[in-house]
Amino acid sequence: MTLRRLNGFAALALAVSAFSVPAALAKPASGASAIKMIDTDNDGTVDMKEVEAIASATFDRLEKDSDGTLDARELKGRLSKVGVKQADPDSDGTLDKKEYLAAVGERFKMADPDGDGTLDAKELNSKAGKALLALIK
Ligand SMILES: [Ca+2]
Ligand SMILES: [Ca+2]
Ligand SMILES: [Ca+2]
Repeated sequence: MTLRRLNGFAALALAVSAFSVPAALAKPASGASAIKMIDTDNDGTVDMKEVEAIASATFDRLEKDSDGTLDARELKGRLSKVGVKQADPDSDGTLDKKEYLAAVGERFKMADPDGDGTLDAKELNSKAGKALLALIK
């Protein structure tokens, strides 16, 4: 148990450092490699908590002008115009962290057709899974 937990921390540190290096993000993520990056507890699947941790780090990384929101420019094509509109219930044209994480949650649900709350490699490789990865990478 202790060893497993240590492994988890190592993976988390790895994931965090991987996600702070832009070059690592340029690689197209396949389901299996995406799981390796996101699956901080090493159980072979990705759950919402793990996705939220990555998404939260991504938000902070993209949020260059520190105004607490992401505009279309900062999102760099992660969401289409329509996608931003759908994720922007207060219609101010930008996404705050809550709105961004809600959009991530929506995509997570769409990528989890069996509804077990976790995404395996096959689910991450689906169209909806790729849409989720595109939003959080
Ligand atoms: Ca996991
Ligand atoms: Ca907004
Ligand atoms: Ca699932």
